[in-house]
Amino acid sequence: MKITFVRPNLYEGRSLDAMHPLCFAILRSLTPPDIAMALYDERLEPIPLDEPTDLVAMTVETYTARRAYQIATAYRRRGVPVIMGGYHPTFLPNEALQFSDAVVVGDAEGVWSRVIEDAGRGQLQPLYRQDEFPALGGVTPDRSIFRGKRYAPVTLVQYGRGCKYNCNFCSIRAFYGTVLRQRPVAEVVEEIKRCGSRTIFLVDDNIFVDIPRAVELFEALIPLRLAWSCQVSIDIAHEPELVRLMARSGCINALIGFESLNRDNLVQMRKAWNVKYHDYQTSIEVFRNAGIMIYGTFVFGYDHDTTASFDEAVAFAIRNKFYLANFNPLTPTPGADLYRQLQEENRLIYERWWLDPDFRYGHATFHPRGMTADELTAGCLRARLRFNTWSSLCRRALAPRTNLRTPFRVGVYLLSNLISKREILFKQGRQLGSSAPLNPPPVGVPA
Ligand code: B12
Ligand code: SF4
Repeated sequence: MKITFVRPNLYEGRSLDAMHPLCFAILRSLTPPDIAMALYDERLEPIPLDEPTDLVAMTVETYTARRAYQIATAYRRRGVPVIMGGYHPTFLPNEALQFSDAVVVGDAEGVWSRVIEDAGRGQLQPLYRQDEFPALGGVTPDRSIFRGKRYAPVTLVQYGRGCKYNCNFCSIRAFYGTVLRQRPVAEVVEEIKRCGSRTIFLVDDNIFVDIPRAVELFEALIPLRLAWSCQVSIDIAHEPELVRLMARSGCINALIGFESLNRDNLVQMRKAWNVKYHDYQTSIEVFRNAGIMIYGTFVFGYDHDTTASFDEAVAFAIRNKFYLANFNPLTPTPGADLYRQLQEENRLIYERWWLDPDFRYGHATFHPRGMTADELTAGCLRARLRFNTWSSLCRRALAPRTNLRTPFRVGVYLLSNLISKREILFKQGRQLGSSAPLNPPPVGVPA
């Protein structure tokens, strides 16, 4: 038996920012070695639809759903069964089943061996799900599946799953529930040692969901002399000792969701800790003093945003010499409370933007209150372009404690900014998937 793993892109064609799709390293390690496996990642290479295979296993996010369904249809026309997993099929299994033979809801661990047995007998079931969130541990991602592929030079490692917060636009709570799980620290350390890379991205949605466990991990990382990145919530800046420990253990940059400079917006998105620590300046200073570069993210379209909000956020990000920043239109994804709310308020522009042939990447998907949808689209693009001008890049570089700290940091700063600058123009305004219609056309309304 041969399984072909497929990672679709947002659209037909390549991207510059492709990192390892970690889920396939996990699936590979859960698959018996006598089963042949191949991986095709459309961000790096075309998908060879004619190559013989017995099962196609795809990972699908909301932004890649349209493209995934098109690729799946091409395989199924040749009689190859397709199974889908990941965020989007977990939230909308019935939609995914219109384009695939089977769907895995939630984590792969605990159900993948059953999928393989059933596929081997030609008896795939439509739905595989585990209703519990089993403890993490005992699975070491097998990265040999990425051999020979030109991914970004950073190794993705997951310590834990889930977030203790529940921002109304975010998919994480809907996917992982309220359960917070971490792998044993020794396993993570062993995995990092074995992968041979010292540049690590800890992909946890919030590395500080459990402070004692985070401290345990950071202390174990100190001897490895890594350069690592992560995502954190801003409340952690009020424990400067912890931030210094992060830095000592090798953290060079942290993605922080600032989201908005407006308090009322933060209340609306349920980001209570950003409201509590609304003095962003003090928090930023804590990271800067520790030598950690900040990747700030902002979202626009909440009720208290106006057309002036974009320039304010860009000025704030440049003034604080953020290493990178993102300025996105608020986008309702299935599974997030925001989607249901906007649907009830009749404010969605598309019933399902992720499948709609008229939707374009970077465009507004709903009618905001403080501006028009077109102003939201244009404001986000303008903010991204302004943040990524050459003069902004030079001004932000002048941060000796963070962006200019070492020659390695300068390299990371320049490379990341150049890739980000190129990707903005490359992605903006593109149709998701290819221009071919979805066949069969999807029926029904998402739950
Ligand atoms: C790292 C990351 C990135 C990296 C890229 C990662 C990469 N591999 O190239 C960067 C920063 C570039 C990025 C970009 C974006 N990202 Co991102 N990203 C993540 C993050 C933080 C970690 C991903 C990861 O490695 N997870 C660890 C693996 C092991 O988990 P997993 O993929 O879920 O897989 C498990 C299960 O889902 C399941 N599974 C998954 N696939 C399959 C397939 C099969 C067949 C089976 C059986 C099981 C299975 O098994 C795995 C093990 O249990 C996630 C959040 C998260 N916690 O996952 C967001 C996340 C996936 N990203 C998200 C988004 C929205 C984006 C962007 C679209 C943002 C934007 N507006 O541009 C872009 C574009 C992404 C794209 N499709 O090209 C959303 C997706 C939400 C959704 N509803 O789809 C997430 C969930 C973040 C969030 N908080 O909402 N991202
Ligand atoms: S803190 Fe981040 S991961 Fe957690 S719910 Fe909010 S946006 Fe999602």
